[in-house]
Amino acid sequence: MIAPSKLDERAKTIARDFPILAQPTSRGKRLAFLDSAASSQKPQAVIDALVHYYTYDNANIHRGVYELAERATAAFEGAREKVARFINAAESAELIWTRNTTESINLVSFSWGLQNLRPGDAILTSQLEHHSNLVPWQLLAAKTGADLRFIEVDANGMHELDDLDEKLHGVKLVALSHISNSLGTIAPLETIVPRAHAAGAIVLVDAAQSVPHMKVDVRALDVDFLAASGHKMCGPTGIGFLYGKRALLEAMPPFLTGGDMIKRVEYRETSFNEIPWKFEAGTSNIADAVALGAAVDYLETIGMDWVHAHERRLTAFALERMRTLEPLGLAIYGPLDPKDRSGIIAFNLADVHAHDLASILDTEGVCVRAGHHCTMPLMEKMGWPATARASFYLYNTEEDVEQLAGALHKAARIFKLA
Ligand code: C6P
Repeated sequence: MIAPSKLDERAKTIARDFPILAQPTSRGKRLAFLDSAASSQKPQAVIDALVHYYTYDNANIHRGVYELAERATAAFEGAREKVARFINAAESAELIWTRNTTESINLVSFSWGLQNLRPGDAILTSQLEHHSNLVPWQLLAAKTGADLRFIEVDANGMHELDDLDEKLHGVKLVALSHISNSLGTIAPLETIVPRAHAAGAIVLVDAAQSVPHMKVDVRALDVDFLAASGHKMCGPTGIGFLYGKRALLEAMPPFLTGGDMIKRVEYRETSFNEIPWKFEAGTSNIADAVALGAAVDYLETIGMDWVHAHERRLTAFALERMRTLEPLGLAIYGPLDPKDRSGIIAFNLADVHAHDLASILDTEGVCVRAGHHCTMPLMEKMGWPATARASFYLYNTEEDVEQLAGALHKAARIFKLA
């Protein structure tokens, strides 16, 4: 157990690795960046890796026999190995580069889904899902005649599992977010995954909000597919990945076709490359993959257990500070038990629209997201037109939380709630 002050001290040191955090806002305020669930900031080491790649190693991969091309290929495939190790995949061939979580999920939907689902089958997801883990399944269900079912959530965003076995009847695919981007709920995967497998379903996990923040072990979780985005884990935008178990990936048809994903092409026929390249048509996002490898190095140097412990403690501290505003009308959403939630806090202030609230927080240098957070059905179910959302990462400190609390008090004064 690390002492609270030690966690915050280290976070202050870590924040210095992120040059963007040192700049004041145009109003001269200190920047309190509390929107890492949307996209994280990048440490200098990742920015340097990008510049280094373009300065010294840039060439197309898997094609050239010259030294530079070999160096680029080695950097690209080396990054794949780093990310595969980071999530404890059995082998790097099970790690496919994509643009982001959204593309990873669409890959599974188009490739595995169209090949495997028939009328009478079912897909099970939850009421918490980001549109990226909902719309692909709506379209797949419409195309294949499969049924789309939902694990319901209660008023605090907790999964209701009493009727899980009943709901799993006939299900071929369970698709769940590990951590809800709207409410921070951590899905009880240790309960759901074995029961899904026992019912004959495979499991896809949308790990966009978990892989950046905690140790995620695909083999310990025994998930079949896992999707994540580089830009939420200190890496660049435009690079993400899909993990899949070898046997599943090998049996799936390609999603996109063209160069690099082929073994042999004739005028009327093509045989496909091995995994992972079978799913990587065209020139890949080489530089950003390499920089994501640097982001993984950076996170591993700090330690994912440390990241998780720090965020847990900072979230508990933020909840404590924010609760002092409850008498002024601050409503905080999401799981009540801290062990069920991550570093995401959704809230509203009385009947102030979340966008107005976020704009006032911005005048104090506090960056939070406001809106439906790409979970429109969840907002409608809960009866919230929108929420504001603060989300924490390894570089956030108690000072950021105090700045948020101060800005909320200012908003309460402006709206005559205090
Ligand atoms: N959530 C947020 O502010 P992409 O855009 O493909 O990198 O990630 C999509 C995605 C999928 N699942 C979950 C759980 C997510 O949180 C996100 C992205 C951001 O909450 C942007 S909408």
